[in-house]
Amino acid sequence: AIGGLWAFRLLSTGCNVTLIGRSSSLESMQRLCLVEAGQKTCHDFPVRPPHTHQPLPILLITTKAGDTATALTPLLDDLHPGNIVVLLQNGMGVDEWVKQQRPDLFIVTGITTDGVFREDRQTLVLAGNGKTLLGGETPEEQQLAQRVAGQWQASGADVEAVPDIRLRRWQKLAINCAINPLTALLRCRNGELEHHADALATMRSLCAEVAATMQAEGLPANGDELFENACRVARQTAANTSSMLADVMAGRPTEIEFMNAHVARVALRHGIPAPTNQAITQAVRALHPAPDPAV
Ligand code: KPL
Repeated sequence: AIGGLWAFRLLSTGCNVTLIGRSSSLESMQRLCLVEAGQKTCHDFPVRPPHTHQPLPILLITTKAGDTATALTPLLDDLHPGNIVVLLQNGMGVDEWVKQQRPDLFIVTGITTDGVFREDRQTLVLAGNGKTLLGGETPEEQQLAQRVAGQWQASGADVEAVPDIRLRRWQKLAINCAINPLTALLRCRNGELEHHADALATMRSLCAEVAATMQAEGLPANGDELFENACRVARQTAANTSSMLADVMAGRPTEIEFMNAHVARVALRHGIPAPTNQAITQAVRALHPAPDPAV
């Protein structure tokens, strides 16, 4: 849904936008419709099947983190050294994987609060315009993030390149680590967590572990602040079904490997205990068969 939203936004700036289809799709065009403030706009976007060997100057990936390997692997031969890959996804760990596959690509990572959902295969509904932050890990990637943000701003969207994207991504990760697995395990909406004393205690402990891990990574963090922030987001999104609960209910793999499991792995690397993140990872893994091991 986020990919479709950006397809419309970039189209409005005069960009040539091509959607990349699944290998099973034989269509050369895909009609997408965007409903925004009750107005519906439709457009037929060209679809590029994988393995076409055409250059990809800027590739925007908005798949679920666990689907990145499947989506990107067939495209790796078509990416030239210096091409830009923008990752706009929940969770962490995918950028490291892409870098391992292709150290010659530039990676821009981002987080967004845009609210958009798929009503059906072709219809996207914009629930609310949010803010998108982009950034890069290296000075070159940071410069490219600024260039991409500048181009994307022409669409009227609220997008900005920030110098501390790593910190922002960890802060967003803390929110997802605190809310997503608990809503999936308790099968509740985000707002219900606040009325659940055990859930609140677990959220506090998850945030304390994320803060300790962030500090070990050289980032400023405070467990109480991360916890307060997660509670605020749970209140603001009280009526939401979290993406993890939605995945569990639909029988899809969850993003736990890129959230709490990622925190537990980084903590372990630093010799820091993260028992709550480990335990909740195991509990969520038990809800669904093994995730894609490729990433
Ligand atoms: O990002 C989210 C998600 O569900 O993945 C939150 C912030 C928890 C909102 O539902």
